[in-house]
Amino acid sequence: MNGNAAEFFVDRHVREGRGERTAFVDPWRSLTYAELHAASGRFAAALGRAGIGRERRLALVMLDTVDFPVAFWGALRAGVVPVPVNTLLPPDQLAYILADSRAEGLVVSAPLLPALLPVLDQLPDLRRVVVASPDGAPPEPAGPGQIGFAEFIAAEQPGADPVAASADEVAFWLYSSGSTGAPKGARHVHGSLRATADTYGAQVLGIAPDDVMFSAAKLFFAYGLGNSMTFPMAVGAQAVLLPDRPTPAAVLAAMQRFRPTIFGGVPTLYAGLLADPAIGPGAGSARLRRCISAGEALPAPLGERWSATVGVDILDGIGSTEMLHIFVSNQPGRLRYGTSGVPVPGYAVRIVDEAGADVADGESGELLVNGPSAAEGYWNQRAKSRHTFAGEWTRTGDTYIRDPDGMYRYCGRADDMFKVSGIWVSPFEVEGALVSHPAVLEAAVVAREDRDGLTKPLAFIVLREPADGALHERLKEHVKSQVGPWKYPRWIEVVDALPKTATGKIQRYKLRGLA
Ligand code: 3UK
Repeated sequence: MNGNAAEFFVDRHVREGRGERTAFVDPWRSLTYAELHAASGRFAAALGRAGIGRERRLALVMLDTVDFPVAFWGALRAGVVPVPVNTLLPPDQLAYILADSRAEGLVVSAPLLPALLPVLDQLPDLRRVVVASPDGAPPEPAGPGQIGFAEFIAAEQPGADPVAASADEVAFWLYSSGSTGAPKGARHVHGSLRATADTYGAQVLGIAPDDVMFSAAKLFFAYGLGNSMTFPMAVGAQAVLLPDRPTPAAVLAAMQRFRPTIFGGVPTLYAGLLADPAIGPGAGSARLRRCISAGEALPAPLGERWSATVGVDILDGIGSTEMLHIFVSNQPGRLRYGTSGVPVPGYAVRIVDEAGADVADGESGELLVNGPSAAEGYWNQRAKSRHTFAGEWTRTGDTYIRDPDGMYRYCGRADDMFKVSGIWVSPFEVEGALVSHPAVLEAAVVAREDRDGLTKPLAFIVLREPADGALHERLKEHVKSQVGPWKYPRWIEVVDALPKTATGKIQRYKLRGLA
């Protein structure tokens, strides 16, 4: 049996007579399983013609459209390793990932290309840039060394089988950020895609062939990749892809247009949807039967308001880039808001103290997880790999308590990291962006809860000289452009000095007390 995941997720459907079923729809186009099979076959052949060989990396800086699955599965078919990248990252961080992964090919959505162009010349390994227009029209004009997506695959034959691969072989990478240092490429194997579909997808989500899945979380996140790609594809179901920013208004419009049966979002989006006057039963889709949340903890009042307003419960579950998808989750019939639920069938968890011993129920410790979808390690990061992937157990860095009813409750992080809209924020990075502004002498950033109980950055700054009233807005814009649009401080407090230890280290825990 070919362990190449493309065999199970793509070719199996065509062979077993499901080729005419729709796999993906986006605002402009749709793709059946047979069309995906053919287009990904052409894409695989085109990679070969471009000289991008097996085990070499292909970066995907792509908005969610039907071209994304063609590129992803096309790469897997060829044994080329796709590296989906967060499209919200500023160009210097995208360039870091392209360089670190030694990507030889890049597929980039046309609207994202201008910002990337200045850094592409500095990437010696990059030999091919494929430009994808969201609506599928030929991009114009393609610059030197660039080619439009349709043109790239047009001359190729679709027929070849996926290359024979072991299920244990690296299939794709996903980058994850840490509190300090550069993002780390987690290397995932072919078998992990099937493993998450067989566990969370089948046994918690309960996705079936006639479901229509819509995930506001994008395909470049592990969360979105499972939601909109592998879970529906495991059963021959359909996914809705949305290239736009998932604002509440855009999400509600998509709900009305595509009427999904299952919806996936992050807590911040659920809060935004509840604040939209248009929200009501079914959230725009009369067929909606299940909602899921991940990325950060879902505050209990938010879940309760959603159930009351929309009439469908939200299953909150914790997953990670390292574990590929959700491994502890609330389940239909076993849900308690304010908790992450219970281990997903197929995963074992432990809560341990600093010495590594299991703690009793009701006591907090670090959550460890053991399951079939753990990454093989981080690319070229041996010390971090050995720390995180401790044999069969993977460290989450999250503090958890198991309650007497067996439900697992999130209690914060062991490090200074926090999530905003389900995406990591390192306080160090935001502080660095703030002090790179000429008006700021020093900065310290901590998480503060907004009125929905969701964490957002709060900055304490020491100014070089007194500032005018518009400075705060300028600083927010500065942070957005330097390190990423979701990372800017929602509140800024000007202080005379920051609390520090004798050795000059900022005492964030004292500032957290003020948050
Ligand atoms: C935090 C949660 C409380 C937690 C992810 C679903 O978020 C995902 O992956 P990341 O690598 O971050 C992992 C970290 O995020 N977290 C995620 N979900 C929850 N905290 N409650 C939750 N429900 O700190 C975890 O260690 O960005 C989520 C599926 C795949 C994923 N990669």
